[in-house]
Amino acid sequence: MKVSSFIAGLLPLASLILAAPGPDPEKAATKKINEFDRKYQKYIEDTVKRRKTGYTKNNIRRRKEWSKLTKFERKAYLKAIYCLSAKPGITPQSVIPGARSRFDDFVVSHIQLTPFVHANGFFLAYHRYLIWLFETALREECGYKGTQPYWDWTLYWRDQSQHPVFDGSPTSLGTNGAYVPDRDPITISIPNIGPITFPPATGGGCVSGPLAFDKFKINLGPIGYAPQGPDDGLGYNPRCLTRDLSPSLSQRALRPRNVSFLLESESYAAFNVNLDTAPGGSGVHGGGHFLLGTVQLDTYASPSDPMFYLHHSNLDRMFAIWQGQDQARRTKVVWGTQTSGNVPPSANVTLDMPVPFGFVSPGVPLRELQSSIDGPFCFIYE
Ligand SMILES: *[C@@H]1O[C@H](CO)[C@@H](O)[C@H](O)[C@H]1NC(C)=O
Ligand SMILES: *[C@@H]1O[C@H](CO)[C@@H](O)[C@H](O)[C@H]1NC(C)=O
Ligand SMILES: [Cu+2]
Repeated sequence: MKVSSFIAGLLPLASLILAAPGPDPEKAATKKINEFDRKYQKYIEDTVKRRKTGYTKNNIRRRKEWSKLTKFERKAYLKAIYCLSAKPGITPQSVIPGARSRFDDFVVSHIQLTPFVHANGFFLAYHRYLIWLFETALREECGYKGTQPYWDWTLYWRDQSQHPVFDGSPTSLGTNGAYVPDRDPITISIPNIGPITFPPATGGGCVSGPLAFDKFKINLGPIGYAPQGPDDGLGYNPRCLTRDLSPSLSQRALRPRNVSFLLESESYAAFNVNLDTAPGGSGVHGGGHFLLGTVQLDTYASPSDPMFYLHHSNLDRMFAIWQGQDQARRTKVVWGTQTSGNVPPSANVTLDMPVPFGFVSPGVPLRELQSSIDGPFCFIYE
């Protein structure tokens, strides 16, 4: 492997100069990730620089890591989240009785489509456009001037509770949940992977800070594990946002090495599989959900926590960086079928097939949702 021979080459030098105990594989992986990232960003910047109309370098949405936002920008994002949660939604209550807000409309899309947009050929396109629609709603319906922030898991992979997004300050998205002792494990069921049981971790109770119950509540679910909320989890179930951060899950799935491994995927099929089901049955996708616990263990209603959008933006960033290594080819690739884990069996997806979005949008052909700077999109992860 390239990385290991590179490291081997450096080894004598490093031990001479630093007398250090061998190279840190996570640092080497971070270096590799940064190389992929630079190539991607250069491609996107060079391409939009040449554009004169439509989206150009002047109005491309520049998405940033949460900790790179100014305090003002973080507060503006929070304000827009509160706004969307207070606005009436479009979901008919005859269909989803628990939906109460515009924010919930996006949760509902995810609930209704979970079996058709995960571990399959629509996964990346569906989540890419759902984030875009959500970001657009924040901007057009709530006067937000910023863009959707992302959560780089590798910055605090040893202990995500150290990330500023969880520091509980007025410029965070709350804290870990309050510690609740003596909880039962939670068992979730994922098509084609089967049940996975999560032992209680470091929190489990309500978050405090800007998303505490007096300022923000979640209305839908649980659906993906017992006991479900009323009406099979679709009923009105207002409650506090909970989290249960697990450092050991983060250390297992979200190391820089896990990210560089993903970005090195040779084929689109491998990229999809590595993202989702790589060794340990989680990969970075499941890893980022699962390590937050409770609400993020409920695959269906997971967008109830705004962290869903930061997590999925980073997943989409992985996709964009991977595509940016060979944009012409990697925006025309397909893989997978139309059902999660192909259960029940369904036809392979094609570029002409519409990706479904439920009430938040008409279906959009897969072909139009492939490139981050074409079709409806123009954004870059800085
Ligand atoms: C993450 O990377 C570590 C170190 O290479 C590896 O042991 C672990 O299995 C990886 N986790 C997953 C979920 O692939
Ligand atoms: C679906 O795609 C797989 C992998 O490319 C292929 O092996 C399989 O034959 C395809 N199925 C159909 C029905 O075309
Ligand atoms: Cu999802």
